[in-house]
Amino acid sequence: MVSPLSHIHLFLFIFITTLWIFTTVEAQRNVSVGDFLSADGESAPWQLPSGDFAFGFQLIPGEEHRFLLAIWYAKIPERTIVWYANNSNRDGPGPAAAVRNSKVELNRTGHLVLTDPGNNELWSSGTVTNDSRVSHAAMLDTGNFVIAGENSGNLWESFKYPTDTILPNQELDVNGSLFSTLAETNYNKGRYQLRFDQGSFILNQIDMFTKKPYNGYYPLGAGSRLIFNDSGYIQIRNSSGSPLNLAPVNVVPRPESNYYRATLGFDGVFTLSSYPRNPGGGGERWSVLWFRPEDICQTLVDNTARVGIGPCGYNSICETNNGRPNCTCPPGFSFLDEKNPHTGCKQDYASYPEDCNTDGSTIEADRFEFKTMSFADFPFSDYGVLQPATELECRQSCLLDCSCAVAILQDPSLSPDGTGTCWKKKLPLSNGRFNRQSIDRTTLFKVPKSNASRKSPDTPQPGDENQNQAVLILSALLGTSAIFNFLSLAAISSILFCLHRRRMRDVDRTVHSRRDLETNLRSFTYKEVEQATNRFKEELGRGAFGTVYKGELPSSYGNFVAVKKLEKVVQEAKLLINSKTQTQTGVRGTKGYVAPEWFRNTPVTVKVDVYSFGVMLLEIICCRKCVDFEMEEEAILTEWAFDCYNEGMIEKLVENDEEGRNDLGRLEMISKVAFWCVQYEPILRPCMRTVSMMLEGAVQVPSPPCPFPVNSMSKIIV
Ligand SMILES: *[C@@H]1O[C@H](CO)[C@@H](O)[C@H](O)[C@H]1NC(C)=O
Ligand SMILES: *[C@@H]1O[C@H](CO)[C@@H](O)[C@H](O)[C@H]1NC(C)=O
Ligand SMILES: *[C@@H]1O[C@H](CO)[C@@H](O)[C@H](O)[C@H]1NC(C)=O
Ligand SMILES: *[C@@H]1O[C@H](CO)[C@@H](O)[C@H](O)[C@H]1NC(C)=O
Ligand SMILES: *[C@@H]1O[C@H](CO)[C@@H](O)[C@H](O)[C@H]1NC(C)=O
Ligand SMILES: *[C@@H]1O[C@H](CO)[C@@H](O)[C@H](O)[C@H]1NC(C)=O
Ligand SMILES: *[C@@H]1O[C@H](CO)[C@@H](O)[C@H](O)[C@H]1NC(C)=O
Ligand SMILES: *[C@@H]1O[C@H](CO)[C@@H](O)[C@H](O)[C@H]1NC(C)=O
Ligand SMILES: CC(=O)N[C@H]1CO[C@H](CO)[C@@H](O)[C@@H]1O
Repeated sequence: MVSPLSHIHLFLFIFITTLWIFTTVEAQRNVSVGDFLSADGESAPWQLPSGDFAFGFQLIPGEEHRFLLAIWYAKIPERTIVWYANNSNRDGPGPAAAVRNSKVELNRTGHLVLTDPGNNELWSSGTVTNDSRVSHAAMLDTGNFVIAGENSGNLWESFKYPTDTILPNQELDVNGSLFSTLAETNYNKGRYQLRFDQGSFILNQIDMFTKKPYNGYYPLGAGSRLIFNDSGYIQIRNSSGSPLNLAPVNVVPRPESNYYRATLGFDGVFTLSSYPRNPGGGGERWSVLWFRPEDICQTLVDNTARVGIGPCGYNSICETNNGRPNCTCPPGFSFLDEKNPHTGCKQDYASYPEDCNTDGSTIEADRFEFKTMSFADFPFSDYGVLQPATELECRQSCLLDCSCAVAILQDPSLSPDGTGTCWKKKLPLSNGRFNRQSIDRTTLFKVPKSNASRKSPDTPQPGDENQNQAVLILSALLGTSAIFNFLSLAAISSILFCLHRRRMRDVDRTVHSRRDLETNLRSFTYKEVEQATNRFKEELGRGAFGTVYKGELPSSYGNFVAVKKLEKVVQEAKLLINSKTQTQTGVRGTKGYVAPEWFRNTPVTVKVDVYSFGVMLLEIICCRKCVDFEMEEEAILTEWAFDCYNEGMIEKLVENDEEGRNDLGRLEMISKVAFWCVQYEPILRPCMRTVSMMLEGAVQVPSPPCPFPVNSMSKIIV
């Protein structure tokens, strides 16, 4: 029996509790001007009472002190971020990563402003202020965070600035695009883009080197708006006509009982997935309803220019598995970065050109054997074809050819005309794929026999993990700090090398055939160089060995280059031939770039170019001249830079370059390449082919020894 009094008590209790809950959540419901959130790992995010989405700070996985300003699903245990604040730099959007105790505030003019503890602005919403004044901001249940104006319109919405995900009710117009992240939990801008291009929405891979999209792309459909509608359908529309329904296929979406999201994954796959709103017994996951492209290992390739590294990076094998690229390394190769298999593979055994005979044949060919892999192919980077060819002929030809890393064999019994074909490939290998159904070729990998005693100098060093993605940082570093970008450097070195080879050929008539540089850098014929420079028209500078001219490469390279024409040497870098031919001569050349052997009474070889390249690389990294006496103890760049490296203070090299400081791993890798190039002993300097492969990440960069003999260090150091 319950008394009326206890009824009243119960009623009061419920009333007060409800009021309490109501008032506490009421504060969160609308974000008012002056409200702020701190990045301290504790502040409750902004969200509706029992709302589906939350707006606030999320610790970046694997980091203790950096936060993303993000929107995520509030009710599901799996952390799923659908939006994050980013800043645009020349490489495109990247996260506005906030250190601990940064804060985000809605200010009086209606801007959401993210500031660090020192009150420096890290990010702000691009609010359209108009005349209308800000009313409040709110995290809506659609996943859209809005800043509302007094006159009912929204001054800003997160839906207008998508990152890698779109949600029901959201759409992309001709100016909209999605960018993938770099890795599952690395929110830097990645390698893929979904965007509007010439009447269609397309999926595109981005060249991390030039930052431009590759020509190869996957079309999603024609139209000018990509809409994820309220009912859970993704469709493409144009101004007239009926919409093109993309997804889902053969499934009726049920937004009342499921969450839906469409995300451009870090691996390049655009996926529609769902998650139950009311999880049953737990253990729920995002399930994939639809994805494009169907076979990413075979798409996004520019078949005309035959470029692109594919979804798995250089020297790797890509297998499409439930729509996602499964990246593996072929025999004799291992991942550049164990933690991120999509960045490519490096050869365990680096075959340096010094290992080749002068006629290009392999030294001690019996050191090598072949490992075979069926159903695998590398469609590009072949430089030689044998036809007809038996498997034995194919093996033999690759074995004896020093450039050959891999041979692809089309089995005679499988080919239409009954003859076998053998394609020889050199490093780096690109767009490798494996497919039991569609590939009928066999790949032969040339690897050193397991008992071979000759070892590459590339013994992995602890702390070398980050030397992957060489190309990425180089372009990042160079772009901010240099006149030339890497392509120019590559071109200079290719050209120098190429001119060198020409001279070599003129002298050494026994050289049978011309070979390209054995990397994806290309060498240029004299004619091409002549055209690029408009017949050596515009002079940039003059050195003791020749004149440097400005040139422009055809559009697929799209870059200016500096071309050094080695006039004097040809008429007289006394022909300086290959490492077997040496010359002794007096000192000439631009001070600071010249290799020490010019000053010593020792032979001068092709390695003087490598030295100069190394000095130039350091100049670009550090953004200063190689000799600058005003800098006192830092006067000699090579010595100062190596000291910094040696003392574990490599970041000093890029003190004024934020991008460089943010990626010390790759900075270190490139610096190490430079220190190898400026070795005092010419024999220790790698050749340009090795240099370019190291920069591309196709081979490892061992830790360099001190480049200078101890007693020759400059006397300026106090
Ligand atoms: C948020 O603020 C606006 C303007 O003051 C008001 O109209 C609206 O009702 C508020 N919303 C909630 C959920 O309190
Ligand atoms: C709000 O922040 C924006 C972006 O930083 C700034 O331009 C604006 O002046 C700020 N408004 C006020 C009242 O501080
Ligand atoms: C600017 O504000 C006025 C009302 O003050 C509104 O009618 C108009 O649509 C707004 N313009 C934009 C671009 O938001
Ligand atoms: C896209 O951007 C261009 C240039 O900023 C602008 O003129 C155009 O109106 C925009 N289109 C849409 C649909 O917003
Ligand atoms: C979304 O698209 C589907 C398929 O075209 C259509 O049946 C549905 O009515 C649309 N829903 C809304 C809210 O527009
Ligand atoms: C609109 O899209 C349809 C296909 O959905 C296409 O046939 C038509 O040509 C497009 N119209 C325009 C003006 O782009
Ligand atoms: C990827 O491929 C390797 C080798 O074929 C296989 O062992 C592995 O199970 C695959 N991984 C996935 C996730 O399919
Ligand atoms: C490696 O093994 C091969 C036979 O497989 C043999 O001919 C060769 O002499 C061996 N080399 C060394 C260095 O042991
Ligand atoms: C999601 C997002 O905020 N995207 C923005 C990234 O930064 C650039 C420039 O700041 C904006 O244009 C994007 O819309």
